Amino acid sequence: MVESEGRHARVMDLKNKKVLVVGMGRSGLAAAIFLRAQGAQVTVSDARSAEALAQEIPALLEHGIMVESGGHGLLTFRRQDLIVVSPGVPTDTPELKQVLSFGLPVIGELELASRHLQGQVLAITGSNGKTTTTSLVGRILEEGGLPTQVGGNIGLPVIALIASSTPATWNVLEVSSFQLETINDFHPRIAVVLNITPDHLDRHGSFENYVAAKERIFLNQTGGDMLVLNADDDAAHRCASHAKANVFWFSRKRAIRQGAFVYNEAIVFVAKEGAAMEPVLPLAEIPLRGAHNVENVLAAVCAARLAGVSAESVRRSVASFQAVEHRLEYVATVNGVDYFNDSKATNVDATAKAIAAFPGNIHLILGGKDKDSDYTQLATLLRERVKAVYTIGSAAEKIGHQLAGVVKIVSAQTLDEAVERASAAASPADVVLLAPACSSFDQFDNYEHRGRVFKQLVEQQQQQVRLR
Ligand code: UMA
Repeated sequence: MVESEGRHARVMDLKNKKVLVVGMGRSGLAAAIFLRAQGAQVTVSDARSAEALAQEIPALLEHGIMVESGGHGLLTFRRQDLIVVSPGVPTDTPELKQVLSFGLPVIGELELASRHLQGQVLAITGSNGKTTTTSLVGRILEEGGLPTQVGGNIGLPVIALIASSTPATWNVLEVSSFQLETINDFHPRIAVVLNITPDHLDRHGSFENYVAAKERIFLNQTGGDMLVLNADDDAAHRCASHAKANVFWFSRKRAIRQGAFVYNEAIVFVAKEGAAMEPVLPLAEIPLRGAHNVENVLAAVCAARLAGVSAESVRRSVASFQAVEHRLEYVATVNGVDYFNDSKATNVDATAKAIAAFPGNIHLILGGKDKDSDYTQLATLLRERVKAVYTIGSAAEKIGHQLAGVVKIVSAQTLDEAVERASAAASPADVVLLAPACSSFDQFDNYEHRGRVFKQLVEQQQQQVRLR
C-alpha cells in the first residue's frame, strides 16, 4: 500500500488498489463507495444472500463495485491489496484469520476514514453512555462556535464526514470496541473512556480482551494529547497506567486535581493541577435522569472545556439538552403509568443504571439475544426496586433461570406481550421500563427498531385508553 504523510495520519493512495470490503451494512456501503471514488477496484463480500441484499446490490453494481453475496470466499479475500472490515464482522472469521496470517493489511472503516478526515478528532468510547455523551459533546461544541460534526458508532459512518471536514473541524466520534479492534493510526486529539464494564464478551472472549480493545482509543496518543477518564471506574485506573497523553479525570464522588467533579451540588472544572476550581453548572440544571447521566455530563463538560468552549456556553448547552432517542427516553404516561424506552441498554450494566434511575415500582422488560451475560448481577437492584420482570426473546429462559426466586418473573416471549402484561399489572405511579440487557438481533433489526416498536406499543395503549 502506497501511503503519503497527511496532516494527522498517512493518507492512503487507493488508486487502482484491489480492496475488499467485508460486510454490506452502513459502514461497508459507505466504505465501498468512498474507495471506488478514490479509484480503487472494489469488491464487497457479505454473508447474507443476494435476495436479502436486493436493495444494496444494484446500487453497488452501478458504482462499478463487484459483489459477493451468500458467504465469504477465501479466494476473494486472497486476491486483495487491502481488506476493510465492518465492525460487526469478528476478526477471527476464518477468512480474515487466513489473510492476516499471510500479512495482508486488514483495517476497519474507522481507520480508513480517519486517514482522510481533516481537522481534530474528539473520540468517545465506553460500555455505556457513549451515544448520549457524543451527542451532548457535539451539541456543546457546535453551540460553542466550533465547526463540529458528529458520527461513528452513533449511526453515521465516519467516512460520511470526510467530504465536509476542513482543517478547522472538530469531528466528535462515538467509537466502539469493535471499531477500535481494527485501527492502526487512529489518533484522537481528545479521547474519552466513560466506563468499562463487561459487554460483548461473546465477541471478545474475555473482559481482558474487551478492555484491551477499548484501550486502543489512546494507543497513538502522545504527550500533547488529552485523555479523559472516569475516576470512579476501576478499569480506568488500568487505562491511566498505559496512557501517554495528559490525563484528565472526572468523578461524581470525589475532588479531582485536574478535570471535572461534583462539588457542593454543582459540576466544577479544574483546567490543570493547582489551577482554580471553575463552576460550570448546578446538578439541578442537568435535564437527564440518573446518576449515570451525571457521569456522562461530567465527561462532556471536561472534553468540551478541553476543546476550548467557555464554561458559560457549556452550561447553556447542557441545560437545554434533551435525552437521546432510546436512551432512558420518556415515552408517555398512560393511566398514571410512566413508560421509558431504554432499548440501548444492551448489557447488564446499562440495565442496572436504568433501574437505578428510578426509586422503585418498576415493571422491567428484559431479554433479547444473550451476550454470555450474568443477569444475577441485577439481583440486589431487582429486589429493591422492581415489581416484576417480563422476559422476552431467546435469552428469556436463561434470565428466568438465573433470576428465579429474586423477583416475580413473567414469561412474555414477545415485546407486544410484555407491554400488554406490564400495562395490565401496573398501577398509577408505576414505571414500565424497557431496558433489556441484551442485543435485539433475535427479534428485531437493531436496538432502534426494538425501541420504535416499544413506542408504538405504548401509543396503542394510549389509544385504547382514549377509546374507553
Ligand atoms: N456480515 C458479514 N459477515 C459476518 C458478519 C456480518 O458479511 O461475519 C455482514 C452482515 O450480513 C451485514 C453487515 O455485515 O450485511 C453488517 O455490518 P455491521 O454489523 O458492521 O453493521 P453496520 O450496518 O455497518 O453498522 C456498524 C455498527 N454495527 C456494529 O458494530 C454491529 C453500528 O453500530 C454503527 O452505527 C455503524 O456501523 C456506523 O458506524 C451499532 C451497534 O450495535 C449501533 N454497535 C455496537 C454497540 O453499540 O454495542 C458495537
